Amino acid sequence: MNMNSVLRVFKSKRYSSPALRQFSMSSTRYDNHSCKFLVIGGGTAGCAISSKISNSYGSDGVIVLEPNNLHYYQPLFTLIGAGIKKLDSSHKEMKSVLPKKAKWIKDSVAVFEPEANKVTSNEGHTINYEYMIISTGLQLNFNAIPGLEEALNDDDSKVCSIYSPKYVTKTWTSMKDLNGGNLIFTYPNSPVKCPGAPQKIMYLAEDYFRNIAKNRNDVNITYNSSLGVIFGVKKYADALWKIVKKRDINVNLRRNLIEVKPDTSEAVFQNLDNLDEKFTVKYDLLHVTPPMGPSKALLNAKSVTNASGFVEVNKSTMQHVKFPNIFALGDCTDSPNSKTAAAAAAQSCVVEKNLKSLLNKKSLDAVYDGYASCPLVTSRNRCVLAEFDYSLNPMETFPFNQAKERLSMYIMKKDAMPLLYWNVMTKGYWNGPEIMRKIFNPFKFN
Ligand code: UQ1
Repeated sequence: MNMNSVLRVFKSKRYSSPALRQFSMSSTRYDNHSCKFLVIGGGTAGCAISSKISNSYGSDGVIVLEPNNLHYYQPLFTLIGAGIKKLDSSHKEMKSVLPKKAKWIKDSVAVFEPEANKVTSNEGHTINYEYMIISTGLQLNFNAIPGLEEALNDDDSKVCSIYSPKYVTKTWTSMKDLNGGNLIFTYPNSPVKCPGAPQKIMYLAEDYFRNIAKNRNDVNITYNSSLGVIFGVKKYADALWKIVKKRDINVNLRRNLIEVKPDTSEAVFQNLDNLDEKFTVKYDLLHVTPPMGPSKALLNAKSVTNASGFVEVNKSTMQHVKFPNIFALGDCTDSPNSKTAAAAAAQSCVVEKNLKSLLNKKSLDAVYDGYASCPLVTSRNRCVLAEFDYSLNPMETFPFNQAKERLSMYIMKKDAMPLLYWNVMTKGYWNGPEIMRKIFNPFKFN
């Protein structure tokens, strides 16, 4: 017996979480579980797919491994950061969101053993599965930037981030308390979940100073992005360039935040095209989008991931490239789509269908085309609804030009989407807007 197994047995004797007691449907010992379908992660993607599988295959077959007590609807964070919605409206108890027919183990994965169809959790449980779906999302790496966590945790610092429930309300309080000065918004040099959000919060801040505080002339607003473009899809990038020009926002591309100095209120940026070139800028408000990466367990799971730690899937079927009984979806995969909730919705439909085909020994015919959607909120009553595929071609649902800022799309983002999320998507019934697109555009998409 090696040290890890000793530790596991020792821990399992003491361990009995309320979640397990509540949901365990078998009398097996807590340290060894078996299931037909194991879903790793109960976020947006994990919840959608575990609900779909539970709906199809009934009780007792699905285990969800998820460590958090709260499930957040993260797309609301932009609106919370701008004081439009309250943090309380963005979350529900995990146990009320995960499918009732699934067994929830409140723990996170520590070790993947895909050759043995088994994972080990951090608390020492082993879970054997026939099919595994990985949906561990993205981890926020605030600690990758020296000085950033210290600044975020200091209530007086005017450094904030909508990306974490811990700092999202500070975004609004910092904005409200500002009398003028330099506002800087950042975009990191890493994959980002909802790549539009770093600039959505900027537009909402600009709107606040222009139309509510009415001191727009006292603030300078700058967007420093690590990317070489303002947005990856040309149609929407063209629209956004017009908006930043009209709203007097400075945009610097290929600039990456590398240090925060809260004592002097300075941020240090690096030119990604000439790494020796660094810029130190004074800020009065700094909104940081942190670098993001795969969860720790995936970084240690070389057999299921690529060199960067993302799960290696066939980008059309979402099946793992080496282990046919593994699928992945959501932000943790290496499929080159934009990482958004809408992408997870479209992927969940494909994974469900292909899993069914696999079980029935049929070929995997469902294809994910890279669909992602990003409602780019540009003010308190306007939104550009970007929708596109792997080739970055627009793939719009509605029969009007979605690059135009619209009130209808703002209402959809603010009021309709949360309802759809909690009542349809988390229950496993949302496959993305493909069906609406076909109705509105019967001749464009067959
Ligand atoms: C979507 O499907 C989705 O997932 C639930 C979102 O995330 C919250 C979205 O923001 C959007 C816009 C879509 C796409 C839906 C329609 C009706 C265009």
